[in-house]
Amino acid sequence: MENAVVLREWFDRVDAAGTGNITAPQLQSALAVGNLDFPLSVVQQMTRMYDFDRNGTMSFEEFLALNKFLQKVQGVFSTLERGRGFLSLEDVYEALIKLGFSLDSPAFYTVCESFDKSKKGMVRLDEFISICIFVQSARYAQHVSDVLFNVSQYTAVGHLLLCN
Ligand SMILES: [Ca+2]
Repeated sequence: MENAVVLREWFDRVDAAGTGNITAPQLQSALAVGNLDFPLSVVQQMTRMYDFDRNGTMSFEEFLALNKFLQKVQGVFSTLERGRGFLSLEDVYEALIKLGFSLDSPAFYTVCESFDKSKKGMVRLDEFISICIFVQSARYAQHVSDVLFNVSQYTAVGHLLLCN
């Protein structure tokens, strides 16, 4: 998905009814086709982050902004996975710093545990993206409690250090 034409085609396929907007469930299915399996809550979170006009769906322009973020996250993942297909927790920590996020240890391990489905310290791309979406949302949120409300399983959000 490098250029605007390819992205436009992709977007129009997802928006099969031609509404000009895609919903979180549509985006979730489309990403799953590309082997990225996200819980709906995570896709809703990423949609909210880039739903600039707050109408609950993604226009093409909003989708481009989301895609830019996803590309950046994927790029860092590719740099650090070294052909293994996953990141160790140390790699995730380094990756988050590369992306400009800083977490203290308790928050970091809680967030990782919440997203590392296998619980083996092997974080796959979709899990890593989920972590980044969560941390990015927390940074955007005016009140961390909003994020807690949206992503209710996290208990250590109070320890998040949000840095720019
Ligand atoms: Ca929108």
